[in-house]
Amino acid sequence: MALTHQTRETSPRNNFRLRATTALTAALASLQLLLTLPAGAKEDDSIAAQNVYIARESPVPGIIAEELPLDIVPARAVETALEGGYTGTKADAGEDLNHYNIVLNGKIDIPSGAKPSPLFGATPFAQQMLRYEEFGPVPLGAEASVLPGPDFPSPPDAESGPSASALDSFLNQFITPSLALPHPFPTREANDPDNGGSEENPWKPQIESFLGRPLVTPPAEGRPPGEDWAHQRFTEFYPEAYVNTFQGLARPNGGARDALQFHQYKAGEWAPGKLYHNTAGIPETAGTTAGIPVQFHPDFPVQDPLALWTFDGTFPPKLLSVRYGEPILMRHYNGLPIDPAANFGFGLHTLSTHEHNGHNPAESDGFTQAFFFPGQFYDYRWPMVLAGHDTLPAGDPRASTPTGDPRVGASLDLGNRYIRGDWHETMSSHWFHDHMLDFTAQNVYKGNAATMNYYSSIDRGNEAVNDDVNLRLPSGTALNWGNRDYDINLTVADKAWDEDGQLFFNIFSIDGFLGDQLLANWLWKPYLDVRARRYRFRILNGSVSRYLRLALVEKVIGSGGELSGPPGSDISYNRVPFHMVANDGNIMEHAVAFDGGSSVAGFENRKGILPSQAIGERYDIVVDFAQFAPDTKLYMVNLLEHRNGKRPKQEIPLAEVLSGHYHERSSEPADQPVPDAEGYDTDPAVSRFLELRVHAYPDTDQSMDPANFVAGKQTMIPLPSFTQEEVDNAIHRTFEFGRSGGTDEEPFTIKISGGPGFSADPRRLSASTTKSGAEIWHLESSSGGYSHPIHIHFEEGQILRRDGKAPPEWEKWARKDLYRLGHLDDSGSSIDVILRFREFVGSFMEHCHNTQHEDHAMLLRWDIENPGQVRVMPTPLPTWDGVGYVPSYALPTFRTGDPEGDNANASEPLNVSDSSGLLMLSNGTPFRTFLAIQHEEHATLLRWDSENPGPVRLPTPPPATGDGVGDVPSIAVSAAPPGTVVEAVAVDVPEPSTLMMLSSGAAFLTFLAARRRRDRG
Ligand SMILES: [Cu+2]
Repeated sequence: MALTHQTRETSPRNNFRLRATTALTAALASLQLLLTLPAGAKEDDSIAAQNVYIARESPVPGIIAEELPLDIVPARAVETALEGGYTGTKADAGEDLNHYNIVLNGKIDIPSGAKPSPLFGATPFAQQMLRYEEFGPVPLGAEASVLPGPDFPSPPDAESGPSASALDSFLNQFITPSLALPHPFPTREANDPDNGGSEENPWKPQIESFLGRPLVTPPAEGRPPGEDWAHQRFTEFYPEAYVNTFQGLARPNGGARDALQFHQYKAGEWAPGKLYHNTAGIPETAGTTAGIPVQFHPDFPVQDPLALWTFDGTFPPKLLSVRYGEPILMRHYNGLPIDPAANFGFGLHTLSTHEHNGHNPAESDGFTQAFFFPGQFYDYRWPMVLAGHDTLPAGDPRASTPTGDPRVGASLDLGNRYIRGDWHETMSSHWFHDHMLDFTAQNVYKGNAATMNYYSSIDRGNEAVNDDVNLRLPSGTALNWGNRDYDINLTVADKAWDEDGQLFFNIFSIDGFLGDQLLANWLWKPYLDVRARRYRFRILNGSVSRYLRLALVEKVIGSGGELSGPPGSDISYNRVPFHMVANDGNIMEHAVAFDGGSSVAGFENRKGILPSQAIGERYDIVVDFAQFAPDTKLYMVNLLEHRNGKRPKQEIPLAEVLSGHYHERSSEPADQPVPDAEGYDTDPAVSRFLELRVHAYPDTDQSMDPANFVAGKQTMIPLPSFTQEEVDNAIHRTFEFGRSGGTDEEPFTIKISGGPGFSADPRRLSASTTKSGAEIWHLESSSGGYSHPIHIHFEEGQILRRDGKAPPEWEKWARKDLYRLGHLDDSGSSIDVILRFREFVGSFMEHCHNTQHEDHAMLLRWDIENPGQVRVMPTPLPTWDGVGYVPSYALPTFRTGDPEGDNANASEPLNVSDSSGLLMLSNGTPFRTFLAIQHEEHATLLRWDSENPGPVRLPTPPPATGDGVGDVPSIAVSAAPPGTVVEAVAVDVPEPSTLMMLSSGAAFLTFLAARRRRDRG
């Protein structure tokens, strides 16, 4: 806390001016000290020796390099989120009293360390599946029109949330009129009263009462303040659309968003009398979501307000429909209890929202330590641009977006508007979810997950538009774009509940948490009505630790099907083929038929069975129900068995699941095992979980036939290409996911470029890319007993090879953001991925998406920097009083990647020069200020370019340091032309551990050490 207060009492720029000289001198001194330490030391001697602190001018006064302790400890800021007493976490939960000890009995540890979930006599496939409810963006009005509106309603006490009626009326001000005039109006920099903002956290009195101390101007917005976390290119990508929501305690839906649905329950299959008009299949929910409780099944108890925290606090789960070229601002309020212990045993009340895997600037990416507190909001601004925006002008008809109004009743407009960027980078099926440091698993499990459909002219959600650009994926035709009649968002996730039916999570299950019941869109074994036509399913694995393999089968009355049902049941099943059309939200180059018809690279496209789907992976499939008579029933079935949360165990043959043979000790229904007093023998989530009921389709299916887009036929979205030169020049980085150096509490670690295993620390910068280059990242696994699905934020990658081999067809044609390391035939121990970074900068993450592994430290920070950037982004440190910053520290390899020789094609730094002379700009101006850290025999110089300043702010005037402080060797650099971006320059200097400092009126430089392999040449 003191840190934050300290940052508030001084003026950044004046302070810097006064202190610059001494600061830099002192920084040099401490760096020199630091650099003398590792001389001759072994690589792994200490973490401190592995870190080279990068001198930087901090935007925060008082926190500069000289004050960094050499043995800097991780600064994980969760403590600030737990202020106030009991925490509801392991810290004060005592022993793991929930542990059911079933592991010792040789049974399956599902649910993880807990008793089986009671089913209250409920019948499977008797409740209607909820379709996702749209947030419904509205146009953002003009700031000049804003009248001060009601504040975010406050709670009566620290243990509860605002009243349902107050929340609904708060939402309603952004629904009618259908133009949003949020108050306070969104700003480029965070709305922080200490930093030019106007508004305080409206819950201040309640928070002060709970904490027992006054708050120091607590900001209304939880986004870190100032320039570093300002919305990048805010004017250029100014938000046109607006959504207001809050994370709230479970409550009945008030129907506040009925009028915001594009269809408004009036069009297509959403119209009265049609398939999806009634949201829950009961008389009260015709044309509305009002009255829908937060409940997994009508026979189960309604969830306690503290057991689930969802968007709006309601069911159905929420969907954000957006289109390219229309930047959107989502104001996310935190409506959770002030008391962190008011959490029903799991979940933390601070949030950071990650739009997985948007091409979004870092300040809107949900960085794990940029979290916000109850009562605050965080404005996430998603530009909705195609990657390649900065280099590819508009003009290709495939780089375009629908022009019409998507809402029902709008005039017919099926036009397209060309946009900048690479159409090969078009994305489709996204989701966003919490990314709170150490608490992602609990918070996502508890309800912080929403889906997001990106619409484009290629994937416009209107199957009738036949303009040679639209792929005409199954959707509907009633609205200009964004039809969802035949386009189903389907989230599959395992859950568990206690004997009272309330959602349960075992916070001690560090290896991974498994539920025993597999839910579809948060409901236990629902059914979904479908028409006899083609459908698209956007399937998301929303689990904490569970991998899936899903199959689709048709139920046959009698024994005529290819697979037998339970003995004596007079039921059999046929597998149902389908096509995968998108992988991780990216429409593939070719559709892949899962019909058993081909085998590529040793992988069979098995009929009716999807490959492994790890946590967070999305598979879009197209199924044609036209082949089935009305009243046919089909089922989605999970085949992948877990025995614990560490990794999936094995696939259970479909025949064994359907016949009931797998769940040997089951009673009816055959695929629902009945536990005995010691728990389950088999994995109860290996079962049918969704029934599909076919209805006649009276109209004409105008959607595309994916069979026309398989390999050898037409393409959908060809992969973005990389030139050989890009590949040859790519920086290589190696990330090894394992347990080396881990602790009991933080067992999972990541080794970067051959260094020691590190636990997550948001301050540690493991890698910095520039927003122009291609890089090849080598993902490796070294923990044999675990599987790790690795997620890289921001950029889609292409898998070059897995375990040295080409990936199977469904990954060969795909761009990915999740890479499965670990067990099973379609995972591996080594995956090479090529990526390209563009348009935005800032701090991003890479981590295991088994979110329990992630929360127990298998996460790292990497940054995108402006080319030539010298300064390292500081690390935000949020508190109830506002967000301060602490300096970051960087690994020696952070800008260079793997030491030379570690990987084939390791790139050499460019433009090596070792001639003598002073450092010069190419226009002849000598650099007169820079800080150089010379390490061993080699160094890499990165120059900040004055023509392309990006977010780097130089002190003005520059620090008046004397020339020649320290030992100045003779170095020359072949500089780039003025105004161009400067590349990394390798410099050979004669003396190791030399520090240099020169001064200039124009630039401030950092000369970075690049540790080179000692066995090099
Ligand atoms: Cu993992």
